[in-house]
Amino acid sequence: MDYNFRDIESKWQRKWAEEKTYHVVEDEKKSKFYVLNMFPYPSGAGLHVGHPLGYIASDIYARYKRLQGFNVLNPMGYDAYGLPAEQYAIQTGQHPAKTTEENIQRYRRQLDKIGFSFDWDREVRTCDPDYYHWTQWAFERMFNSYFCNDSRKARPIDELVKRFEARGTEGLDAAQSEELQFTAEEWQRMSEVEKQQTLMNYRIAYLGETMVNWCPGLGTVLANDEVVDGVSERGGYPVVQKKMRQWCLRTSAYAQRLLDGLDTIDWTESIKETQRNWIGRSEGTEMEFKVADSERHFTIFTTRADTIFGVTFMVLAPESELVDELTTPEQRAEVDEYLAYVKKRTELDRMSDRKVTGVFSGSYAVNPFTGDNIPIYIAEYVLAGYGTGAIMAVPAHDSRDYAFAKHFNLPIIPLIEGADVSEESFDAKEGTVMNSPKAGRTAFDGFSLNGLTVKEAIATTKEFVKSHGLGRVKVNYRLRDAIFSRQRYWGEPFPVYYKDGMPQMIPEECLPLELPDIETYKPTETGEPPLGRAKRWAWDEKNREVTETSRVDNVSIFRLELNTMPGFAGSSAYYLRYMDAHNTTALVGKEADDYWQDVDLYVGGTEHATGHLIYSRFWNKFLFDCGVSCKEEPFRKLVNQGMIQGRSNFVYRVNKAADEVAASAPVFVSHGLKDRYDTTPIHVDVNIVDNDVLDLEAFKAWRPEYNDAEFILEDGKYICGWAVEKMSKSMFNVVNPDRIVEKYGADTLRLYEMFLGPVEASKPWDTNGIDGCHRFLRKFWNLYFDNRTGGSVVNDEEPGKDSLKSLHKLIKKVTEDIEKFSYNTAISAFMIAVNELGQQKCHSRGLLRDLTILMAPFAPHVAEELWQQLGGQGSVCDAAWPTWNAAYLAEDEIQLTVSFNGKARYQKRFPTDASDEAIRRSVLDDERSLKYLEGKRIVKVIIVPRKIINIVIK
Ligand code: ANZ
Repeated sequence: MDYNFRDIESKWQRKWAEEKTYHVVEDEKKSKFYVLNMFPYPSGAGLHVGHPLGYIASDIYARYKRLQGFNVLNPMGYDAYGLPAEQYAIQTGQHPAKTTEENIQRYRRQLDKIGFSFDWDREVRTCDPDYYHWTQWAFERMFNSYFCNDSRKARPIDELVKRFEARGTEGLDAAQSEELQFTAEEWQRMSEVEKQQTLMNYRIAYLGETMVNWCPGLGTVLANDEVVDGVSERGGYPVVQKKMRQWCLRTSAYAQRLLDGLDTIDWTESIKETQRNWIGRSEGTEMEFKVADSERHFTIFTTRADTIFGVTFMVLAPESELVDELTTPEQRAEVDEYLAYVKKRTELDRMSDRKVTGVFSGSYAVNPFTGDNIPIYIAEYVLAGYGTGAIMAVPAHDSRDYAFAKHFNLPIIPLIEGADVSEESFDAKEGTVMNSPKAGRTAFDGFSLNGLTVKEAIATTKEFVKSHGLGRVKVNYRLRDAIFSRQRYWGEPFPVYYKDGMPQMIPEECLPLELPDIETYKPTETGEPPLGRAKRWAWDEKNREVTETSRVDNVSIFRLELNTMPGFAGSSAYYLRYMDAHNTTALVGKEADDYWQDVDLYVGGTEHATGHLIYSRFWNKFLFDCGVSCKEEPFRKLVNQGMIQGRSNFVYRVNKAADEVAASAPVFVSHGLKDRYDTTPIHVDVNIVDNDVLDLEAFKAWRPEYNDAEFILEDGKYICGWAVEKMSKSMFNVVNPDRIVEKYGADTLRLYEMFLGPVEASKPWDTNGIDGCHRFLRKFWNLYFDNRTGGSVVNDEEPGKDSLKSLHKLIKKVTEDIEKFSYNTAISAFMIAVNELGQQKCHSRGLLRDLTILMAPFAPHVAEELWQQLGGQGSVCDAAWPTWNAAYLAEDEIQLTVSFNGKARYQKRFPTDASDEAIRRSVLDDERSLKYLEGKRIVKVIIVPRKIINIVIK
């Protein structure tokens, strides 16, 4: 039988589907193992060879675990909501559901060709109402919860209401948008709407006024990375900072738990560090400053309370409510002009720009320690959303304050004895002895920091501030609440309607609230989100159903929310849904959750380090608090696959003067000759280049403007230039896995993707090695079949000692390497073993059975076929992973290097148990030694056990 991979692969793919080989059900008799891939967004471009890298890596692990006897869950689905489908809909008028469906079908066809062990019965799609039912449900749960800081968990909002009724806010420690204080009587006196507004301050899903990047031209809020130099990246429309009422999730309440959880999971240090920085815990002090000649006070946040004697000015964030109050009439015009400038700047610009800007408010603050008056400035480098949005500025010890002081000619007071205050001297933090020159003038007798280290000085000041009622110790986190509204169509609708301006949740039993159809996908003329166009988008409270928008009467029929949820909504709990994908009464049933618990291995890209991996951890912690998810951390181990980069090709177009361009045909010069001309490199489709040689006819046919192209060749060929770049459609370097599968088979593709290098490393796609992997599979096949006659060569003889050693060495290596995700080295070991077994002419059935099982995770189709040919029972997937026997591994020979006067001359093998005397005799008798010994005297023979034998001669 020939290695006919096309027949073999299609046969097994069909059988696996028919026999539901990869369908998995809970089985108490077996231990569970949950393998998960970050599910794909089904883009219009389909899969390229970079996409399956992680899927293959996790599939190998999933198959390996199954062979070890685990009950393995390995599901797949689609992150199906998103912007590209919506943009396409705006351009073409096609419903995004239609393009999404087509793209999913295409993805599925491509995935099926690669032979994954996915349980497709558990597929989820985020745009499917049966799925987003549970996204909406979780949102409602968040709306109906608050975060209790005492118990550090989410609690039902009803408990908070009861508490307010009994005691108001007295003794309450809850996560909140702003600090509120009221008594039980004040609560009772509030109107229903006021009560709702108050509760909004505590809800985990809440409507909040937040600053957003608003782009009027596109009619939507943009993310920071979609804004460049104050205009939208797409279209170049102006973007302004605008306060908008948006749905937010109180992720900040979970900051400490998100931080603590990192210590309990097996992720790379680099991703954990990225998350720690993103969460940004900072311990500092909040201090009260009085405004001079006024009763007003304001609070600043500082991590360096010890530098209070070096404060020479104060700074307010431009958005601070104090700005208006503290601006004096004389400064008003200048301040207004400055505020208009800041409005155009995104937070990202403000943080990354080193440009110094700001304006004096006209007011002064009083330093609580010295009584000095210090000017209050307004400047964009202080951000509204962090700390209190106000700072005390210490130019001698903070680089931004320093730059500001220099620019506005403000005093700089050094606090470290003999410190040279300049732009380079800001890192003197640890262990430095302080000298507070103004200590003598302090309003507090005897308070001095002189002689202390920075650490001691911070602690002393903090303590002092606390005990004298000047402020309090405060932990801040950089992590912000997540903005959860998008002015888009193709996303989950919020299960929300508005009554008296306050949001109401659709009753849980009425979920899901389905996305309505609309005719065009743009914002409305009045700037409402696309759902403002929906004809049926109102809630009939009495009949508990969606009805015509025109029937809204605000008595029993109300408007539904027009925003939709963002991309991360649907991807935040999908791993739980896979556990119980068809449950109609819960996101996940208790039984399924108890069995599968959490993801044992999660594979995906590092680009999700601060987005998805923070949001889903937050979401899961919330569900854990609600008793829905039984594990606090959803992903136990995380492996980040590297990127497969493209190898791009270039042609070099000879530049011509403007008047020549229209008239004559384009000329392209081959790479080796290009320096003789003035040229422009142009990306060319790698599919019409073979080993860097351009297919001239295909090139001419590629683009109409190249139909009559002319070429300057070298050695009769056009050689293209090349570079390693991101694999992308725009670089024309995309390789479609379908082509590789067609030419070499899926098993070769799988092996090759893993053979390219360590899973975590980024590496260029270079097809040159594919033949090698394909030849290896043929060699492997030839251990079972005669490559000339095609007949089986398998026999029932006992394998020889050397063959057993080859096999057991391989079992050990492959097992250990799979455990470390070092698949490339496992495959190398396979290549060596197959060569050895070939040379040994080993065709023993028993040995080949084990070899087939070892191959099954990597090349499942060929393994399944050979398993059947060997007479194996059922699918090779259900065989038992072989274990190695140490007895077979023992080396019976060792190799020593023979040296003369320290120079290595040759190598020789000896039995492992050879005595030193036997080695000595054998070396001295060896004919290769004779020429070195001739006419010389042996002074000494030194034997380093298992390594070297050195003969000293004279
Ligand atoms: C005085 C001081 C002296 C400061 C000194 C630093 C060094 P982290 O560690 O990131 O929490 N700050 C406070 N709120 C700010 C805001 N809204 N926008 C910009 N800067 C702000 O940093 C806290 C420090 O950053 C605070 O401590 C404050 O400056 C500044 F030698 O106060 B510091």
